[in-house]
Amino acid sequence: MTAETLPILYTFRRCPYAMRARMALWASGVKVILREVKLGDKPLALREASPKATVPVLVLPDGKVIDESFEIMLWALRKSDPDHWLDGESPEALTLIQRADGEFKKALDRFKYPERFAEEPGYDAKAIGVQFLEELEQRLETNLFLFRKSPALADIAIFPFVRQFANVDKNFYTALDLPKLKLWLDTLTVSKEFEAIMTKFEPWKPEQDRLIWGSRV
Ligand SMILES: N[C@@H](CCC(=O)N[C@@H](CS)C(=O)NCC(=O)O)C(=O)O
Repeated sequence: MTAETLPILYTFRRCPYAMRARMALWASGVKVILREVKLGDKPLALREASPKATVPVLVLPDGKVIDESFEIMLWALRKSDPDHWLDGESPEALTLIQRADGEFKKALDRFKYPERFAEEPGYDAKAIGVQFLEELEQRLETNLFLFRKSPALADIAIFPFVRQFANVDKNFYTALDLPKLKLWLDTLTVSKEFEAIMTKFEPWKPEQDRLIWGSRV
């Protein structure tokens, strides 16, 4: 594939949705042209490709736009899945991912940015977040990862959000009695793949040369 025929990935380094998309792209070996985005100053090309202008966005060479991180994961892994992450695409795994994206993300946002949300009587974001982590802990009693002995789709789709939750209040997280969950998160975040996808890039400018990115570059 020449640079002209590579997909373009709009991404933001610290975004958990973009992280899981980059993890899947990296694992698949697919090459992309990477465009790091500043959320406060989104490039016009991103808005034109996807008016909702969230990251990540993948623009395929035929012009098709994938602007949901989970769909980018599936697109990449359906092309090439050397670690068999899609073997974990069971209905149970999909339900867990949906719950992480739904109820856990809602709690995470309110725990992390309480000032952005009106108070909801009886809703305790921190407690709801911890409850979800306790469920993961129970699941990890059986295996090192959520559905088997090695990482699969659900682990990769969920861990960037757990990482964010853990980072809101380090002392609080450290005091939680969730040893299996902590080992799981540590294992995923110290992996060489995670290190690779967290490389820092300057925000993209249209006049800049293409930045070809991927594990096989
Ligand atoms: N459902 C989308 C959500 C993506 C999303 O919300 N990304 C955040 C950054 S983490 C974003 O782009 N927010 C828009 C903004 O901050 O302007 C996906 O899975 O890709």
